Amino acid sequence: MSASAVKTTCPYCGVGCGVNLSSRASNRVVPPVSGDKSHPANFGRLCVKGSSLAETITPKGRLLQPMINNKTVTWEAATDAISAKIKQVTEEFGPDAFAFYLSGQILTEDYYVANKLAKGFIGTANVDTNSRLCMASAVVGYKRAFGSDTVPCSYEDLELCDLLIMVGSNAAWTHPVLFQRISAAKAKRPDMKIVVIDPRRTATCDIADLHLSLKPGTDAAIFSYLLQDSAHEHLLDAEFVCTHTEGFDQALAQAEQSTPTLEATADFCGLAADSLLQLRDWWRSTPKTVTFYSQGVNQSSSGVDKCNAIINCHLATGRLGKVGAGPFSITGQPNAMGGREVGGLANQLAAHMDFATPGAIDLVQRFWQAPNMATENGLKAVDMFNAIEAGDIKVLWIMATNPMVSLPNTAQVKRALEKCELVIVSDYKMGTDTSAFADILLPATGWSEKDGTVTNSERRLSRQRGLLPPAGEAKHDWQAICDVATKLGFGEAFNFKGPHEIFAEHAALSGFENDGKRDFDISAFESITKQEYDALVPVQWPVNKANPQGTARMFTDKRFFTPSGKARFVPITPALPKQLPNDEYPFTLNTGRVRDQWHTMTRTGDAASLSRHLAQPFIEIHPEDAQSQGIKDKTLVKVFSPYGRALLKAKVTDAVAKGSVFVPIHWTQQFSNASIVSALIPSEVDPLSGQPESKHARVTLEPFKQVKYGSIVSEVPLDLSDCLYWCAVTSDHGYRYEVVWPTEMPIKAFKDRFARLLPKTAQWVEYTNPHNQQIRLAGVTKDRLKLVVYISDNPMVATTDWLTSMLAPKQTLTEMDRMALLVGTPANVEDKGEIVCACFQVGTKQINQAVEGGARSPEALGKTLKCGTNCGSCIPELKTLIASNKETAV
Ligand SMILES: Nc1nc2c(c(=O)[nH]1)N[C@H]1C(S)=C(S)[C@@H](COP(=O)(O)OP(=O)(O)OC[C@H]3O[C@@H](n4cnc5c(=O)[nH]c(N)nc54)[C@H](O)[C@@H]3O)O[C@H]1N2
Ligand SMILES: Nc1nc2c(c(=O)[nH]1)N[C@H]1C(S)=C(S)[C@@H](COP(=O)(O)OP(=O)(O)OC[C@H]3O[C@@H](n4cnc5c(=O)[nH]c(N)nc54)[C@H](O)[C@@H]3O)O[C@H]1N2
Ligand code: SF4
Ligand SMILES: [Mo]
Repeated sequence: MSASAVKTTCPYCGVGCGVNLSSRASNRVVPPVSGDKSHPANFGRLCVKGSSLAETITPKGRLLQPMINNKTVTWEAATDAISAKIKQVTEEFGPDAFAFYLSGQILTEDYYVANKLAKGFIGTANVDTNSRLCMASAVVGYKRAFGSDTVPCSYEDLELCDLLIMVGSNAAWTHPVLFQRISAAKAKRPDMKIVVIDPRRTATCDIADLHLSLKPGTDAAIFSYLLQDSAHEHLLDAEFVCTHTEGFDQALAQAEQSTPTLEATADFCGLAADSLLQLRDWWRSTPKTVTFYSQGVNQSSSGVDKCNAIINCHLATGRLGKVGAGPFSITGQPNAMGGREVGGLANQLAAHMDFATPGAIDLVQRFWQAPNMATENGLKAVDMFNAIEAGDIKVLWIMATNPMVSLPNTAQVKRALEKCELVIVSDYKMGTDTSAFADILLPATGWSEKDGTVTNSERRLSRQRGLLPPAGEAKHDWQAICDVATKLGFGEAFNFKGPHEIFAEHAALSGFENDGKRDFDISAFESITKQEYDALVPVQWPVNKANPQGTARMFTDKRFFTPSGKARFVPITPALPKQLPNDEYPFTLNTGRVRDQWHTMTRTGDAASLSRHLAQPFIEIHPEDAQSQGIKDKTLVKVFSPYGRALLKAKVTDAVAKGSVFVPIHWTQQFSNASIVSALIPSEVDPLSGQPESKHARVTLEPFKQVKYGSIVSEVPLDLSDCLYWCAVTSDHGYRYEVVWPTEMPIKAFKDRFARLLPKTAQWVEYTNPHNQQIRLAGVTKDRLKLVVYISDNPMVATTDWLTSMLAPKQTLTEMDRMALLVGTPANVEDKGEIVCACFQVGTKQINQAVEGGARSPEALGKTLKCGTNCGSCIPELKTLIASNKETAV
């Protein structure tokens, strides 16, 4: 059997880790994938999502052929239909009747051709992307300050700084390999200080010296205060401020007015004065400071101002363009940066030029030889979907994003998609919440099949390399776009033989008439050959004649890309979220990510090992709020906002503050009937960036009374649409569901309902416990388990891994197994409890036992159980379990 191997880049987060991938002639990837030791982002490390990649490369659920109205068609027919409709609507209504809605998960080459087709050839700037929901505020923040969208820092600055302020980032779960690098640096230099600013206590707080649990949305005030304090304490880098910046006086005057004192600031932010004092003292005494910020900052109706409040502090103290210092916006998606570079946002043109950049439209037109240049900004995501609902946009091409789950106010998104005359969805999966609204579905190649480049959060270009052939008739996204472009009559400009030719053109445009005027310049690659492209090693842009080996740090020369060459201070007035709690909706809803799932679960949702950490959608509620609302841990809660509702399991915890609740973003209608958190989120956006305020909504909570909780394990998938609530949990064998039924349903009704699914030879074994109202039913044949249903008045913690393992094809049923099925606990099989370490599948019960046995540190636990010794993502949770064990021991 012949094997082949490539070095590629992880398709998940913006850390951009290098991955070694190998395959056999059977066209399957050989697990496990490993970290690439030579890649400067991760030096061989991977997190649990990265190390589980092989499990997610599965033919299951792949979209294999183009479809029109759910009927399989040829690519020829699909691209004919698309180009004909684009022609018709653009001729009749103008180019803006067409729009692309793209994604930070397509490759730079895909992005480049989409942007070129729309902005240069069809003639519309209606090219927006899910990056609007992600880093649009960070982009505008940088541009206001630096005149360019430039991330100044490198990952090593996170290790070399003396003070790291992490704002609105749960990097322990969302950028785990960076978090490991930071943890290792701190272990080596315990004097390095880490501050986490987040209303929630997260796994990231595990390494923090200080956690500021601020009132949601109040971050700008902290930095406004630090600015005025720096000025009064003579911490300013006066030479830098005078010579290389402008607007300082106005920014300072505003800061003095907005945040006159420490006490006033602490009060605004809901912080204890001494915790803010601690941050201030460290800020005062630590020149090597990095502020690392993410969605807790960006996803806000004043997100851009928050970014500039942070950058102002770094400019004032000259803490940027230096080793171990800078305002570092971390990007989420693997290629959000690549999208920014090609100009794949509605308010960008191309190659870090805007429509407003003098001469840019003409420059790009000449470079592209474009017949129909767009001349002004297009519509940003939320406005775009409003325009679709209004009927102004008539053809929408969605690529690699799932707006029915990720855009705010999903009820509006649904109305827009229903109204749109032609919705094209390019995805590599068959059934997504968005593809349900597609008129035309285009099958895309996925990671391990695709070839191209991505840029990570530190401006580092890396190759994603394909290894497997395309599944079915899947095509690369860039190819699909070029096919349509050709049918629209633009064949000559889209006649690329491979991604290397697209990359070379993109590189040439970045250097075209640039002469140092624009930050983004990779002109060193303008003549790259296929061989060179295939051998490309990770490198940080700019990569040009002046910097042939790339550039680790920007602004070391103190020259900025504004007309004056000076960086700009921006006066900031701290603002609160738009929709604050009120009598009707008394809770603040915060949203975000969990450790082992990626976005809308179209990939991580396929891996059983990734589903065990947090199996069901949940809502974190403070114990006092739970009590006042009559909500018990693990029970089902109805959550209402003015925009929609969701059903979620309560997780009662003091990690959230009183008055706040937290819900993860991942669960879709493919996994649960009513758990999409974006259904609750308003379409409030930042006026400058258009980024939605996805972290702040208002909601009300209601317990679900008079229900029965069920756990089901089945050999075949089940239709559970008659349940009040259902959630599917991916397992290695068969299908697992958690459900909720109305109390009135009698046991006979259950049996009748499920008996229909069983073969004639099957029989029911059952057990009813009259004391606790538990019912246990198992449908078995002579030697096989077909179905198990456990029902109880209270939420159960069933040993479900064991139950699903009973469905394994080779399993035969002994008498003891049948007994065990009814008792609900396995005979002779260890019950691990909830899985904490996904790499080695180690659960809470095992960990607690080991802690009681004397393993009082993550290292000791690692020695006994191996947990935490591979990717390390579970170490914060191990520490929590150790701590809670100590507490109970006391
Ligand atoms: N496991 C996993 N990792 C991922 C992803 C994933 O889906 N799963 N997605 C990737 C993507 S695209 C992105 S954008 C990144 C996002 O990475 P992060 O931004 O780290 O992730 P989030 O969980 O969205 O939000 C971070 C934190 O912001 C906090 N927050 C909420 N409101 C406020 C506030 O007002 N102020 C402050 N200071 N904090 C606040 C939340 O409590 C939360 O802990 O993650 C990337 N990595
Ligand atoms: N409430 C709330 N909402 C949020 C957020 C939040 O924190 N809170 N975060 C926001 C952020 S930061 C982000 S980035 C978004 C993410 O939200 P989405 O972009 O909607 O989520 P994904 O699941 O990543 O969607 C990617 C889709 O593309 C498909 N796909 C993967 N690779 C390819 C490919 O190469 N080609 C094609 N054609 N398809 C592919 C996948 O199967 C999947 O269907 O959610 C945003 N929405
Ligand atoms: S940290 Fe994890 S998800 Fe992010 S790129 Fe690295 S391996 Fe992939
Ligand atoms: Mo994101």
